[in-house]
Amino acid sequence: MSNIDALSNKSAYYINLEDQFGAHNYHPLPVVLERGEGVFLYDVDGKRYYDFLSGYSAVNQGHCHPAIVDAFISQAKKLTLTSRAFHNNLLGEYEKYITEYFGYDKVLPMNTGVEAGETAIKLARRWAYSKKMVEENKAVILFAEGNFWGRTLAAISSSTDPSSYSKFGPFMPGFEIIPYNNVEALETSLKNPNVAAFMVEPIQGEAGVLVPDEGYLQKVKELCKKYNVLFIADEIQTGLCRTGKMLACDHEDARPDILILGKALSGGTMPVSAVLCDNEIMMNIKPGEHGSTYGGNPLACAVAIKSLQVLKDEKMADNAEAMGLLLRKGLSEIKSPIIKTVRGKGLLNAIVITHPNPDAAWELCLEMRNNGLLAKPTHGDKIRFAPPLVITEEQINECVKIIEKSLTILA
Ligand code: IF1
Repeated sequence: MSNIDALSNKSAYYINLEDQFGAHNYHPLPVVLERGEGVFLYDVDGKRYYDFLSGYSAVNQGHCHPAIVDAFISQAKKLTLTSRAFHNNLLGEYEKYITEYFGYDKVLPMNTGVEAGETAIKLARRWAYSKKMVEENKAVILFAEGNFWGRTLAAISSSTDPSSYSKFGPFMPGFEIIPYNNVEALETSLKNPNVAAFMVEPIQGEAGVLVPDEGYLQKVKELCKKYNVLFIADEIQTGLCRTGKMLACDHEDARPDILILGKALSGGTMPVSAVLCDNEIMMNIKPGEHGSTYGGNPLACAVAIKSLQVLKDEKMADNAEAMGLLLRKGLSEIKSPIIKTVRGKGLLNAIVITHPNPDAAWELCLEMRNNGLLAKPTHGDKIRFAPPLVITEEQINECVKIIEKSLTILA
């Protein structure tokens, strides 16, 4: 029986529309959602699900957080976009708020995460030519194996995942790949005087929630300083309380030279991203040399301020830390030979499953859907468990039971 056959007519109707009129660039779990509130999603038939993906960490504050939605609606009725051709009364307020919030001199506002990644790389290359005196067009950016920072041609040029880059060439020059979580390999590469930056996720999300060794990030910071290379932290998925601290880098003494944020910066309401760094790096880009139509629009500014406020007001990092420990403890106590590994930090977690059926992770996700919990496999045998950071102890315990019950489908 196809997945669609098991669905209601209403759900099948919507899926068929997407199938007929939309690009087939995704393979979604067969469920059709129409409402979200906090940790819950509701499908077109009114069935309730725990959301264990959180829009890939874009909905850290919970679906349709009332304060964020109110800020959105209020600003949307006043002014949504001026373009940067003119000033407005929100951009400066937002820039002051977010730079003081994270402790940087300046912010460059963008929209999607990948645009922020591209912006960070342009800032690093410009700094290399203007300050480190690297020969023009010779700057090198280092990336870690298994990295993921988006779908643009530059982003896939640094990818080691064929499903991201194959048959999209030719690729961006000046990118080099080193092993993740390997300080010796990093130091060897940093000795090249043309290296401008090392761009790295503090925890690799798409690779399957790969948590590096304790001390790795601090060592990255130290080695980049030693070799006059910029440490760019891609906190688009790990940032904003997801791993139990405001930033994943905050678990160590590892302040990035360039900090990239996105996703939950808007609480899942609209694309908002940001690149933060100090003047020595930011002020090398002059007027007219970089930008975006929607970058820093008043609506995004209003929503981002509120999204950041909510994270602190509701102590979401502390809850993520506590609920993450509870979730990993509960998962580890499930007596199932199918769960090979449980890993993560805060509420960015994943299980690695082992089973003769290559589709086991997908089948398990379908069964969890049937039992009221939505999650998605990543790279075959890993399933990410990343609920909104507002989840409670009682809800975590209920979800562990749902996962345990669902595993019987693979017994
Ligand atoms: C898809 C993955 C996650 C990101 C990090 C930058 C970006 C992302 C660490 C770019 C985006 C999204 C993209 C989305 C699914 C999701 C994803 F599965 F693709 F890899 F989260 F792991 N840095 N990740 O995770 O941000 O431009 O998308 O706003 O493309 O399917 P974006």
